[in-house]
Amino acid sequence: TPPADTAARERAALAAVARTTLDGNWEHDHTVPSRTLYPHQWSWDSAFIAIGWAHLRPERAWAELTSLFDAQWRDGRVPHIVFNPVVADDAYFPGPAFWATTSVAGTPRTATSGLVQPPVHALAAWHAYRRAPSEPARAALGRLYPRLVAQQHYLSNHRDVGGAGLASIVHPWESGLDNSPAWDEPLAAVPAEAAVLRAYRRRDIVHAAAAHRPTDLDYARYVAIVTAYRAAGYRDEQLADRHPFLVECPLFNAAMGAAESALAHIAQEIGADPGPHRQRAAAITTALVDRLYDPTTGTFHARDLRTGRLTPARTVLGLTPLILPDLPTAQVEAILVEAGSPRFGLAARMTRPLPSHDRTAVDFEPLRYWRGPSWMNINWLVRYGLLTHGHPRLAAGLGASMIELAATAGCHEYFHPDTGAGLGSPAFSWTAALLLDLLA
Ligand code: 9YW
Repeated sequence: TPPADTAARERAALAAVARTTLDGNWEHDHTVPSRTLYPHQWSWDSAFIAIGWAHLRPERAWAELTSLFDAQWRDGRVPHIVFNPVVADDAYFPGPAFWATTSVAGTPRTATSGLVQPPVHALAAWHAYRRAPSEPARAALGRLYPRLVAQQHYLSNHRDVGGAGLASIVHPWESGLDNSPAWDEPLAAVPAEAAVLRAYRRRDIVHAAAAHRPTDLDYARYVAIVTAYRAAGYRDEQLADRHPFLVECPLFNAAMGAAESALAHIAQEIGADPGPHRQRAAAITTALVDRLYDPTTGTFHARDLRTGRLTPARTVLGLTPLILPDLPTAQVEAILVEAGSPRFGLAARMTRPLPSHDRTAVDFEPLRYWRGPSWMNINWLVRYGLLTHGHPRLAAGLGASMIELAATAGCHEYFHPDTGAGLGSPAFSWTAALLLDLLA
């Protein structure tokens, strides 16, 4: 057989694995990230997952996003977890009883968490629509539009704690990169001595190796921060005076800016005014460069609002502002230098996708979750940014390394950044979804 046929057959086989994975995780109106570890609906997972469904069954892409936004709070926040009421409370920690959101005013009847995740939904909705445009898809996009606008409104009006036009995250879980070294400094300042903060059973380490997950001390602090936010009724007034964790994250804010650019496209498509979205995209990009770019390191960092300082870690978060179409050339070039350095290894021919943390750092941990392993969603975003800024050869190199990884290890949650071995859940939805997008 000619090599071209073999390659085509391998791609088809891989797409079939991805399809089976997504199908197996579909749950009436949403897709669970993983049957074992994450048996509910997660916010930014659903955005990435919708991109995959657009290739297979577009109606599910819109059901996925719609069911998530059905749980939007009255203030516009889109909760990071929407709990499936038929799943037992202790199937995941922290479950619905811990969050206790249903007694809070302005929340949906369904139990949710009180936190948010990176707002990648408008970008995903626009991407999914372009992959499979149709009249029903346009109608679904039109119904989502005001909800996506309300999500942005929440972030820019309730979460601009620093007052400079960026949103703050109030918990490491809101970044989506829970135990990234970017949070080590601000997290170390969170008191976690109280015995009550250890009085729970983690469920994650029943399904995944403890050495591949955040530590018990991390979890005690995660619980402490939620406890503080919950005690204040998940309100955002006066956060600066009382909340133990307040950080401006480069990815979260890049997503918020890219959302405005995507909303401009969506607005145009459905006959609304794109102008205000374009202006807000430009303003967020300017604020991101002013606040989070460090000219001495040449990369983006997180800003800890408690100390006012940028946190020193050079993580993959620093590369993600590339998804902003208005990012100035100087910062695009700086990101290319950082990404192409031995810290991350981006090249037109590369063996492994980008790790989640600087490979040369002393605290690089190739097995531990967001402290080293490679993740498909972050690599997909950086690849998207490379295409946005006209670097198709680098995007192709990165894409090929991502496909190769899944071809060897399967649709795992994350991967060893050197050996490529699969880690965490073996049937993970966003890995499958984004793989389908790469293979299309
Ligand atoms: C947890 C579901 C979520 C992702 C996050 C990831 C993890 C939850 O799983 O958080 O219990 O640790 O860090 O990005 O959305 O896949």
